[in-house]
Amino acid sequence: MRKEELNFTTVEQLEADTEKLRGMAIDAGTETWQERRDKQQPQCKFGEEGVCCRICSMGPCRITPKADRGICGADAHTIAGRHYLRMAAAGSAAHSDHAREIAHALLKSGPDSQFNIRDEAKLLRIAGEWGIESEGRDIYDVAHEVALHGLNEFGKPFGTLDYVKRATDERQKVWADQDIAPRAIDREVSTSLHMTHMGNTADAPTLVRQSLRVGMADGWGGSMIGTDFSDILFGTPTARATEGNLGVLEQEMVNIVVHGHDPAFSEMMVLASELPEMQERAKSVGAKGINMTGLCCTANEVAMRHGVRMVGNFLQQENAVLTGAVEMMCVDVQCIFPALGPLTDCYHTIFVTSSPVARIPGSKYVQFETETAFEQAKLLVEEAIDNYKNRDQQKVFIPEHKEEAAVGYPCEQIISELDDVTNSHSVLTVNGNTEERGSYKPAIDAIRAGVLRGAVAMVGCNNPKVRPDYSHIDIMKTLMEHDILVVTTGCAAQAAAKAGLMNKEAKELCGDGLRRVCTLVDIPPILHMGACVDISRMMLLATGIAKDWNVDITKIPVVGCAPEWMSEKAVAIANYVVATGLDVYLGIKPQVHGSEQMAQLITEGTREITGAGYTINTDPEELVKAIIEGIEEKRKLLGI
Ligand code: SF4
Ligand code: MSK
Repeated sequence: MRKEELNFTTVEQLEADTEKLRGMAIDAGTETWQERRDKQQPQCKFGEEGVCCRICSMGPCRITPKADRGICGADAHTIAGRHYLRMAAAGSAAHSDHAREIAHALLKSGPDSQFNIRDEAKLLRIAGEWGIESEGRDIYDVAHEVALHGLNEFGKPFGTLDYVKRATDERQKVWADQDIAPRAIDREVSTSLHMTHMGNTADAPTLVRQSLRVGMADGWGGSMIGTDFSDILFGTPTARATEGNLGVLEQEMVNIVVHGHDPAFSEMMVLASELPEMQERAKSVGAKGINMTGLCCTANEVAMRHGVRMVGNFLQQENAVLTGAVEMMCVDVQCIFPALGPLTDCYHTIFVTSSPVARIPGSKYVQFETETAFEQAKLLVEEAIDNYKNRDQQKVFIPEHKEEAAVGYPCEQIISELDDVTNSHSVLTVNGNTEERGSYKPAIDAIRAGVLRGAVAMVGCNNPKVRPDYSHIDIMKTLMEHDILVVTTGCAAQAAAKAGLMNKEAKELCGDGLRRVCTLVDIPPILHMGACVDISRMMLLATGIAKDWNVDITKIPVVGCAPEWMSEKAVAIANYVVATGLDVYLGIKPQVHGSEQMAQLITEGTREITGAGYTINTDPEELVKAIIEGIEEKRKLLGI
């Protein structure tokens, strides 16, 4: 297909659909994030700049021209630094607690359990990495020991996290020399909260250093365990076809949306919906079948493993309900709007919460239990089917836009695709699972030759502070034109899917070099690596490239970018990406700019510690320019 013939959904079309749905919300007597955002204007400047402190009851204290210190004497740098560290700690806690749940599911796995081993090769590889004997043992005995070892990483009293050993020697040395190698996951979170308690650390550089460390407890700890254990239990993702955007909802089917992050619950929902008896039941109520769909990072999890279609990203969660065509929305943890409670009251949608970590008023609470998960899922699917008759056709509007997307490119799949082209390595498959092998050398050769200029890890959320999805899509398109490969996760990935950029035909939007690579390897120019916990995969990808290239990771032309980030998890992520030695380009300002020292520390100060730092620019055109310049500068330093 020629470039002119491509007719992918534009941001303007996405916005028009959102506007129409928003109008329907107002007609129905309810509201959406846009109304709430408007009512919040002007937003508090003290909060925006990170100079409001309320960590003790002498406060709140605000730094103003007439008050340069809080009651205890904390200045702007202390207050902004403590707030920043607390955000990183909360983000690390969120990802890691998610991982803990998956570790418990692995501990309960068994041949007759609700959870089975789907990637035995990966389990055995991790067992070997952790010195766990597997020869001649029952696979579930090995799984349970691996699970226990993983759980021990949360609270072990001595040493640093085992996954740190996966990093390059150079990185391990930096972390040891700088004393930022992460110890037990919970310890780093706990220490961060302790350091920021009233009367403790007031020194901004120390707070930033701990932010790096607690971030790494996530990226090289919790998230990495979450990703690995999910692959063991639910299968390491492989390339598959799906579709993205609200148009994946079906007029004549029972629509169920799974939303959140933890794949344990959503996997059961997907499997339950596929049962023939459920499909029959759906037909018995006049529907053509069940349409299981995903939203936010849960969508990424189930799309990569089952091809489940993706309704949309973070700021589309209300839109899905507003279509009037969703019989049930089941959520697990993180990024769930409390607004879904009152909103679903105005529609027939049954809003189900499932985790004690995310109880939300206005929802039906079904506490997910690993022992009975599948039975619970079956009951929920039945309830969704029975709710089909309550759909009010007057309220139904499903926007037509949707795009095809090729998803599911974890490190193993990327290596497999490269191998298939260069034929330099044999394909190894164990029990139907792809075994990691080969190297990134073909990709490195393409970067060296300049066919590819470099790679960008595009991650993160949506944020109403910028035009939603526009920054993601605009930056990705510019990178594609400049022969820069993009790997993506989270809501950035769904923005790409909605705009057709994960369609293999999108190679026509690329520069000559990237188009040639996409054609040869048969991949889309934007590679989907999963959910936000899967940014740990990106750390291993960059590490693998640095190892195969035999250069310091700070030197490779690979960077991270989060143009629309909003969550505390993003602060943890940005910290571990910088700690890993990769520059991070942010399109939303961290809330520290009331302190010049903090602003300097996160952009330049960390470069002294890890060799990387943030570049912040809220203008996407300027931000992408900075990314391209940063990549070209790295190439120059490498002499390529
Ligand atoms: Fe105010 Fe200090 Fe208490 Fe913060 S810790 S609220 S700056 S007195
Ligand atoms: S869901 S953390 S809005 S990426 Fe992972 Fe999207 Fe950000 Fe949540």
